[in-house]
Amino acid sequence: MALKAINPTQTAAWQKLQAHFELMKGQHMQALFAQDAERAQKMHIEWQDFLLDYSKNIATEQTLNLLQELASEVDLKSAIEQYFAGELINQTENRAVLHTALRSEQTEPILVDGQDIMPEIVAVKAKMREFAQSIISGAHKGYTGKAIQTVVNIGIGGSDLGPAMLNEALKFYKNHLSVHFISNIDGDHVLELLKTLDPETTLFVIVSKTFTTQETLTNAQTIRSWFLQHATEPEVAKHFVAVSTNLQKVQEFGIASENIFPMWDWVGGRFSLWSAVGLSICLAVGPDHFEALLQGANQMDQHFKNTPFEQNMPVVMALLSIWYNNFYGAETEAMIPYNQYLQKLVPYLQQGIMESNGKRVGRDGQAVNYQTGTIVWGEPGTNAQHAFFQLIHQGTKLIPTDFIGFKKPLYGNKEHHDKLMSNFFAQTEALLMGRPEAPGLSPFKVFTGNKPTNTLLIEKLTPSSVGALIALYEHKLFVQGIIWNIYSYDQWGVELGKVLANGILKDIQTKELAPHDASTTFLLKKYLG
Ligand code: G6Q
Repeated sequence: MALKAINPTQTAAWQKLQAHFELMKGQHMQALFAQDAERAQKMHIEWQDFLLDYSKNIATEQTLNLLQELASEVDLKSAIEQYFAGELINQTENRAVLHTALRSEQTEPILVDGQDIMPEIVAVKAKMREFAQSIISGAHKGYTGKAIQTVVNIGIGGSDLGPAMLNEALKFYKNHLSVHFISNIDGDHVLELLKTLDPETTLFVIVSKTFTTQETLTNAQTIRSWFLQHATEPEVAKHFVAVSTNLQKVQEFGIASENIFPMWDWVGGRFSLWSAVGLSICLAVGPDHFEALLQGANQMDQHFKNTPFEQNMPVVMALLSIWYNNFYGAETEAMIPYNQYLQKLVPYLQQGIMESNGKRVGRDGQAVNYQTGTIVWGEPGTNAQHAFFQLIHQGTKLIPTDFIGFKKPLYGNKEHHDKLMSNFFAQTEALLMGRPEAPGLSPFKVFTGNKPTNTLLIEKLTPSSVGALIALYEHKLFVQGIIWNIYSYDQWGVELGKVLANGILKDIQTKELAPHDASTTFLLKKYLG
């Protein structure tokens, strides 16, 4: 069954929210806290080792009730069921969206086109485990009989960002293998890395769902040629493996079928780190930690699927985001992990969130008449405090911000951690309370406060909590896409530039320019000298 197409602005809840917004827009959170001493007790969710405090939002119980009414009116509940059941909710590509199946522990079948996909998932996981063990233990030897020391992931977008993010996030849990990522078609990027590599001890993992991506194939060819300057053709098998849905193209590239890790159409690139796309992570942290990552995500899936909206973390976070985006007119949202291991979390989530919900046409095929797609950005704290926080505190824009922190440091350095976390708490307090005007206080030192934040306080950074954290944001964006009545799982917006680049490459190679707009023609002439 197709997802329902309901324009959210046509719902009764939306009208009520609009009226409610008129009452709320002049409200200061300080007054809301003053009115209700129990506010933090009421406006938080505890789930496993996660705590979400959303009391520092310009929202009351009534705001939340109306937002939940909106979720019910657009039939979020059925949409969640369709998502997990493998219905073709990526309708514009005629595909299911089943990254959740990759981490599912259920024994009942999950059907795609009438076929149970669970046995294939189990088989690929077993293959990943076996391969990872042979590389980590040194049983797998390179062409001169040495064990593998270095892994290079060659992929881009969804075939790069997730593994690259996790390679940082789970650094504490890593083994001896060093892992690198080649994504950009910028040859300088590739050649800089090649300078440091030893072909005898390096494994290359080519990751491309389609195996047609210009960047990945060009980089893989360059690296293969470099490898063949040192070794022979039959030795490629010991050093190159691939992850793809396109088995034929991988074989044409020269990778033997036993070195291919399959993936499937029902996994979107930006949600694929849970599949064999995560092979470099499975290698870096070992299969047990990789499994724990999947289990953490699966637990968040269960929470999302089975918890009433008012206690449901992804739903509450999505609804608050809609409140600011669609009623307050907030242009962006920030996300600040107080954790250096999560330095790549935001760029990773930017793809998931902005590629998924950056859509202007509703599920009814009509241009929408409201804002979709939040712009998300951020950097780890406390670094961010010394960079752009000024604008969040004293700028003219409303920037709802998620603060993500952990109760325990991994190496147990209490002095550092207490300082880190005191900043974490101080910032949300400052954003809430501000510093009011006072006699003798320079106007430049006044902070209005009333800047909304969510605080996510997690026990400890582990593979499992990182898995749950990523799944939380995956489901948040799903909820928002459902409410905005858009298709979150296609990405037609990245196609046009790719097509034009192919034409321009031909122009550059032949030095004969096809017709372009005047600016592009001018620039190409300058480039060609
Ligand atoms: C993600 C996108 C995109 C994709 C890359 C790489 O959802 O579809 O980022 O992952 O374009 O594609 P391949 O894996 O097919 O090379």
